[in-house]
Amino acid sequence: MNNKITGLRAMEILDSRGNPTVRVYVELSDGTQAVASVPSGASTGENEAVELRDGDKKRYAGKGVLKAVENVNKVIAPALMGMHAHEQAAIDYKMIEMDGTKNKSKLGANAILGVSMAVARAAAASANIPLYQYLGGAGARRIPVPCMNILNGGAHADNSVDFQEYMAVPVGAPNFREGLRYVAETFHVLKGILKDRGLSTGVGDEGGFAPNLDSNEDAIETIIQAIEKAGYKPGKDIAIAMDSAASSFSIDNKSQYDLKWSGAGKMDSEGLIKKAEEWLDKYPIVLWEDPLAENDWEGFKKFTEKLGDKIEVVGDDIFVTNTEYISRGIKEGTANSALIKLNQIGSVTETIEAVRMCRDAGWRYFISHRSGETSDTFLADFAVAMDGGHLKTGSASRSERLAKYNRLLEIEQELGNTSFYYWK
Ligand code: 2PG
Ligand code: MG
Repeated sequence: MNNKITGLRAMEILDSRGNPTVRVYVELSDGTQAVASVPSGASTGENEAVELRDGDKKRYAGKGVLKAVENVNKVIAPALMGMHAHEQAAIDYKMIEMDGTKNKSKLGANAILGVSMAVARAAAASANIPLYQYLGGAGARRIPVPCMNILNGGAHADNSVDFQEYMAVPVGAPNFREGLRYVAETFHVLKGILKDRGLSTGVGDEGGFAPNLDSNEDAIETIIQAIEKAGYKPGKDIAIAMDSAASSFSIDNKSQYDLKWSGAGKMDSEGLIKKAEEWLDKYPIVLWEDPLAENDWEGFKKFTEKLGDKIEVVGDDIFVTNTEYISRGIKEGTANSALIKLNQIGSVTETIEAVRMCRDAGWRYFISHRSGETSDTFLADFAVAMDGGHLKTGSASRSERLAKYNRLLEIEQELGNTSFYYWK
């Protein structure tokens, strides 16, 4: 195959928060060129692969990525020259070996992932097939349900809401295009409701509104009101998903929590689980991510024992897309789903392995963007390729979020009536 890597270089660009990130360019022997840009999180798990940052306070408050860029240009590029772009696993493992650390702290997960994504994209382009088909094969025809994060709180917004993300999930839509419409319309109606209440309609990092609501319950009830006002039935047409990102309001990062919302205050894992049970009785919640903190394995397990047969319980910070932690979770019954973020583990191949582990265990997996993104649409193709059934990539505002939704619209149109869509 005429797809040998003949050129590989990186540069520093800015992400959606205006922070530096890595962009990688690949060139192949047949003249194919491909580009990929790496996302970056804010509410990161302790055990995530390391985003290499320069630490030079004179540039971008230490957040520059020139070292990672240099690692691509001077260390990774010479080692990968001449390898075939379709040898994804061999290329990824070569970089992992060259790095030699457990968390990619030497070369940087941002350097390695940038190369990994660009190589996959180049291999697909060289074979003249779409990226989702290259990574997922002929069976990759399911378009994910868009879990749209319409209300932001926690570390993604400067407001009084504890939980980080409230998502509208178009479970009853007939296809992706309609599903996207359902939740985008709800987003617009929500804006009007907030305005009428004299609340802010400014948006958070992922494009959802970030008002100072009275409580987390107020957040859910306001969303339900928006769903109804938009003409949809809560639970039937549009359900609700949440990411508590509970590590961000845990006092001991284990089992003690301090919530800002009125009347809640301090509580332990048991208290949070009790609250969650009450909420599940009252509200059409179908998925709950990080209901407890990343080191609260016990609490997570209790939560899953109590509520796991009713909803998808997703581990994000606790598993960090790492098969070491996911396998522990499977053994201990910690959750029934894992969040999947490419840059948490730092290569395409390892991300696919995390997905495979979930599938083998009968778990679900929830493909996700990061709060710091670029206009790169790799995630959209990746979600279709992995047959995940649902994804989260922000709200109906901010172009870096819409870029992924628009790419999914394109894929659905391209697949025509061979595509399918459903919530399970
Ligand atoms: C999360 C993510 C994405 P961040 O917690 O799930 O929504 O946020 O990228 O800041 O970790
Ligand atoms: Mg999360």
